[in-house]
Amino acid sequence: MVTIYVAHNVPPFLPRHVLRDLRALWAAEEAGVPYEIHWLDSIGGDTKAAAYLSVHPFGIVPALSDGDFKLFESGAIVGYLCDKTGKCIPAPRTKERALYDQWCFATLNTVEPALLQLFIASVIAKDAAWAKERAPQLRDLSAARLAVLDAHLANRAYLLGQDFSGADVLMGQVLNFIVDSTLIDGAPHVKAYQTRVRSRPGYVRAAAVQAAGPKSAAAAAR
Ligand SMILES: N[C@@H](CCC(=O)N[C@@H](CS)C(=O)NCC(=O)O)C(=O)O
Repeated sequence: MVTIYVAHNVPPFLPRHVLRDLRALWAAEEAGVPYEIHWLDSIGGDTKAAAYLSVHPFGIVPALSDGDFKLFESGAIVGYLCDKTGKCIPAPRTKERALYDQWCFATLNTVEPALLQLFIASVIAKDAAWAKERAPQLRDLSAARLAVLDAHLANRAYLLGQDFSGADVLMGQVLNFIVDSTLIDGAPHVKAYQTRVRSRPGYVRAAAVQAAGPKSAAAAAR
């Protein structure tokens, strides 16, 4: 049985769906991988305790274990879960798989930094002088990234075309960093894509489990 490490008791100013452990839960739901959750009390210090650092040396979420095997980094975890069942991921050593990798890297290295930094500047550090100065630039950068994504999604349901993949798990969650609705209103195809991926049963279940936390019936049943 796969174990997914998920944080709870997180700072109240953080909407749960911005936390990247959602990516691992969502991928497991989409790929049909049975899992149990190891909840980590974030404010209580579980993520920095020796037991968890032996799973994830950086002490952040998500992480995964599968028997003695341990894995961290959400992009790697999403790929591992999809590969386990062969769902939501193209076959290895194919051009389609290379394009899957391309979109995973583009999501995590090109789109996420802009949206995450804007989220930090406009929510977490919004009162800091540096944030007020930097936010407009970050908004412009985010809009530029979304414009490229918008063009790509103009004639596609998902990043790889008609088929949902783990790359959409990553991109779908990264879009959760957007808090300024005018930003996504300026990218109508991205907006429709966000609605599409958020309405998937796998996303709805994963977000419900994550939001409910360790005492929830939904979490206990997983
Ligand atoms: N690149 C990592 C980033 C993971 C990450 O930064 N996780 C955040 C939550 S979204 C975290 O655990 N932060 C707690 C901390 O920094 O102490 C991944 O995608 O897995």
